[in-house]
Amino acid sequence: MRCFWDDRQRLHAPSGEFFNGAMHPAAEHPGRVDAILAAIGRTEEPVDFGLHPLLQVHRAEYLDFLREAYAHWHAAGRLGDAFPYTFPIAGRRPLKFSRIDADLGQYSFDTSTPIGPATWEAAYWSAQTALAALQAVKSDERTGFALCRPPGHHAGADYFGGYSYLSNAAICAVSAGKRVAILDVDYHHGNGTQDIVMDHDAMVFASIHADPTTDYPFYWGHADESRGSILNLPFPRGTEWSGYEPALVRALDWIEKAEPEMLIVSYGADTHEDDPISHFKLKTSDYAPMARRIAALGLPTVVLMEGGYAVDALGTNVAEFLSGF
Ligand code: SP5
Ligand code: ZN
Repeated sequence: MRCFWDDRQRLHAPSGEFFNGAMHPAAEHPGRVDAILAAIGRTEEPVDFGLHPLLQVHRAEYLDFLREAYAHWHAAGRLGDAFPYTFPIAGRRPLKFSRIDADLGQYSFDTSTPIGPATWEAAYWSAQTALAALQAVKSDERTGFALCRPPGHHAGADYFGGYSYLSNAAICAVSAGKRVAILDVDYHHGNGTQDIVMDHDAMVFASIHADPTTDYPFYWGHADESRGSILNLPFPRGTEWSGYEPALVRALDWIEKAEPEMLIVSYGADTHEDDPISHFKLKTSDYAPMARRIAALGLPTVVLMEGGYAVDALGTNVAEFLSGF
């Protein structure tokens, strides 16, 4: 399988994240990719598809903000990474501010997703890496893998959060130019992807994830958000392969009925039993069977990396998953 990666994705190196009332080391750090690269072997660099595909999904003002945010933060005399501290939960609407703090809050929903000096560059190349895998699948490959970092599935058309800044899956889906199904198997609900899918025809979204009544991102991912183009299958903490597999079969049946021409998989290895921030109990040996079930759809498939924070198991988990295609 052709695998894509760009070294500029390493440049995003958050100094930490804030949750439970304290700063913690960033779970989403560049060391993750060393583990994956060591396990998957040769990778190819993407070409630059430019801003156009990003603008098909994201608001221009949001992209301008992301590109300029760190410079504004720095110009305001702040040290370290840019963090929001206040959020417009009521009446969120596009407003013009002259304070970086107001912009940070209006474009984000958590305090785990800081913006550093190279966050834009890394997120940009993460999206380009996804587009390169799409290009490979559109031309001649059955399957392609994009080692995307930072991840994308929590980012919406005009917001970031959950370690995600650009919606790699939705950018691929729009650029595919055909009917696309997105299957999200990260531990966390792909709220950003879901929000974007609601605004686009020709995309459907199925997600298997931790019950948002107990787990991040809390405010999305509930079963009652399911509709024509959306299927949410939340599962309790402690879920093992015996509970996961029937959900996967259900999601794949649903996708088949939607008659897509292409599949995008948002793959998170944070469903693994050792993941430090997640609570499913999948084993390394479950990932190849998972991929074989997905591959049985017989669709051209782009696999995008999302989460996965158990660095010692991460490389093997990704390689096992890819081996099933
Ligand atoms: C792409 C992805 O997997 N994003 C996940 C973002 C989750 N952020 C949650 C931050 C709070 C983590 N709480 C951890 C408790 C550890 N005991
Ligand atoms: Zn996740």
